[in-house]
Amino acid sequence: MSAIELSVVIPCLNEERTIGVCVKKCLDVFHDHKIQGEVVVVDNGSTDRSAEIARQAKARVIAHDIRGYGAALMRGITEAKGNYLLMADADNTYDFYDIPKFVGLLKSGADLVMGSRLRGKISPKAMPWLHRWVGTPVLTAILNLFFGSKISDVNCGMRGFTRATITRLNLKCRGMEFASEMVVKAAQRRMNIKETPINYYPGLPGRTPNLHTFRDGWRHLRFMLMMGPKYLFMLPGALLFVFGLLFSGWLLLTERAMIFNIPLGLSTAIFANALALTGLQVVFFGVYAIIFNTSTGLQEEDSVSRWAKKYFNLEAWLLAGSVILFGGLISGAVTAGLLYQVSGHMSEISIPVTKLAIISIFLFLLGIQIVFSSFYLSLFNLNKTLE
Ligand SMILES: Nc1nc2c(ncn2[C@@H]2O[C@H](COP(=O)(O)OP(=O)(O)OP(=O)(O)O)[C@@H](O)[C@H]2O)c(=O)[nH]1
Ligand SMILES: [Mg+2]
Repeated sequence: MSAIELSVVIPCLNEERTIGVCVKKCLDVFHDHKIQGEVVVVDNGSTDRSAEIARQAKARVIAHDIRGYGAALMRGITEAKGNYLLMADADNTYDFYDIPKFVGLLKSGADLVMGSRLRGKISPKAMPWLHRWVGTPVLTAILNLFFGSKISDVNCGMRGFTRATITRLNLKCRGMEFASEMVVKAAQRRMNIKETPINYYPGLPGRTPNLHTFRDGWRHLRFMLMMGPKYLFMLPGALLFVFGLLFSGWLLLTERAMIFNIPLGLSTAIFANALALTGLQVVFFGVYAIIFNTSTGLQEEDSVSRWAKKYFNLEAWLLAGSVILFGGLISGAVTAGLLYQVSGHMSEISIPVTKLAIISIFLFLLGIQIVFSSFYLSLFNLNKTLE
């Protein structure tokens, strides 16, 4: 067991005006609460006196060249010696006197303790209106909905966790998606996530914010969308596919299809087929995302990735796709022949021929989609082939 109980990791990029006081507050807390602690400042290529000031304040300073909030934090976490870890920013916007609350919850068995600015006190001007009332609550609601967590401030940068937690999470993001990655993965792994209200203060006047509201909000959202492919893409895609298929089948087989007394013509069947094809494309996208995520360590192996690795067989899928594709081509040729017979006489084009045309186009597109999607899936196994 390490003699150091708690490591406070502070990523720092040009924060010479505040880093000193942040380190001092941590050391005061260690002293007052008898915590065996260390402060690890990761200097992320600062061009000001941040590193020197942090060192003078008695922090352990680590220089890290790779830019990015996540990269800096991960380096600090790797170098830290404590069994409990706490991360917070160097701009003195979080209150380091809140540290004991985090340690208490970790000691009582939490895997991850999230600070919550929204449940605590946010000083005036500390958080732009758009972040306070739109960005953070919306991103938090999406996270809770997609991943079943129950937190109130996904973007909070003050968090505590155990060393076992961070090892298990195997975090990969170098940018500020790191913050979302940590909560998403902890929720996916059903970890014990606790929350504690904290106070949030404004940065010093004149500080250039690193955060860009729309660009960075979108980056977090994009990341969350990519992390839940099974429920976000595969399930809705499969529902769309089945619905489109059944709807179009019903329209094609029924003489005079009606819903709520509205007669539905064959053009509706074309829309229904388009829905089915869109659904299938979304299912394939979900499978790509899962395989990509598991191969890069963003996601643990799940039933889909295991199935794909074990049973996906390019040749079988190519054969199935080709059979469907040629079925479409042949019925398309028959349709063309039938149409040729009545060429020039639009009024003689019968409903069965139109139905055949719709089915041919659908089969052709379905076959094409299966063939190319299977090829694309097989690309993920290319590394194995090249070895
Ligand atoms: N954004 C960013 N922050 C870094 C980087 N390296 C270290 N940091 C530090 O990470 C912490 C968080 O950055 P902040 O700019 O405070 O991010 P924020 O709190 O989300 O946003 P604002 O305070 O509103 O700008 C600060 O202590 C930065 O100095 C980096 O490459 N990018
Ligand atoms: Mg900040």
